[in-house]
Amino acid sequence: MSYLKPLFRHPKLPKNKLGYTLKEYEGSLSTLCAGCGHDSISAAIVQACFELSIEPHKVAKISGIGCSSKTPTYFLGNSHGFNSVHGRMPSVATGANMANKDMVYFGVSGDGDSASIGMGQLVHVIRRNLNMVYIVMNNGCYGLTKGQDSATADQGSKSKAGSINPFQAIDLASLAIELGASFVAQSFSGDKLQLVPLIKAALHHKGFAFLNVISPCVTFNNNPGSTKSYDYVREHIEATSSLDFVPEMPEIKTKYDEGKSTRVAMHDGTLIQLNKLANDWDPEDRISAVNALQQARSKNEILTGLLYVNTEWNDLHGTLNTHQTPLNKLKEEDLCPGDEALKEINDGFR
Ligand SMILES: Cc1ncc(C[n+]2csc(CCOP(=O)(O)OP(=O)(O)O)c2C)c(N)n1
Ligand code: SF4
Repeated sequence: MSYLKPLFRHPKLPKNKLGYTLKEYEGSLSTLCAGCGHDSISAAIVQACFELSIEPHKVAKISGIGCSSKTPTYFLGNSHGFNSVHGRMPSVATGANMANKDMVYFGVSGDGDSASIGMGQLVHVIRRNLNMVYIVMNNGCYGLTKGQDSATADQGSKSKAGSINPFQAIDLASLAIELGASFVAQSFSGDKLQLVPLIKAALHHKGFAFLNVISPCVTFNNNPGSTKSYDYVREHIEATSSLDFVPEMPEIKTKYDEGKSTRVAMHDGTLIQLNKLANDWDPEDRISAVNALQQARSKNEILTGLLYVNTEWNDLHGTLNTHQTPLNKLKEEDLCPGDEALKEINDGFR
């Protein structure tokens, strides 16, 4: 089997504002199992970055360990990538972001990577509101190590071998809202129409954008009785709204009734247009988002869409009041103020 992609490009492939085609945003040929949800999420990331005309060399993809964490190899092949240690992606992303705030940071993780070994790292990157997009490709199992239940496997869910999970699941979206994530969304790998605008909105959010994407593992967790199988998720999905991402603010032609749509303005003036809002839910009200998630859970439904957004909070650079120039662009004279200034500082402590 060859893992090389053909270099041929059809001359009429659509181009974005940078003159790039979708191909410039793709990566190597995937070695994941055919039908794995993770590949669909990679395709949605490619589509979102292409449509937003993001410069590939301005993106850093950072992951942990797992089938999900392998995916950065399969998208944005012209971007920077760092495949870190299991569960340690957040600290690597934090270090990179602190050194250079001018990049777009994509963190890719699995439910094993984030909800077990990496939980200690996840909670702190959330509370610090690091400016990044954090995607959990959530299949309820450890795919790479042959399908053991993960901490997001639902209580009562049946494994391929027939055993029933006795433990309560960690609900990552609720956890993220509780810990103060400023953008929280949930989606399904099989719903590209919803996932692409969500990724685009997350990319424009200044702060921690958390996306929990249910992504079935076709090899180890797609059996009847599993609550993360394609069939189960399709039957139990409930969208909060349908979503458009509006990058440049042309006139918005809404197809829906007044009072049934709302717009959220992002830091950079772009807009998220939410149509057909679910009753009793406001994406800018934390309590409302938590309630909606809990209610869906009590009915065994999976609530998808943009669950919560707050564009007011400072990201980590804002909180720490860091220098406008990225660290890696500061010169020696910026960093070393000289003998005189040092003497003055030292005298100030005498
Ligand atoms: C420190 C450490 N412990 C355990 C492992 C073994 N291991 C590799 S991937 C993985 C879990 C992967 O599950 P998940 O993050 O959900 O990703 P998936 O493969 O399901 O996409 C484990 C336990 C490891 N690589 N390193
Ligand atoms: S084992 Fe599961 S998660 Fe891993 S590539 Fe195959 S289908 Fe995807």
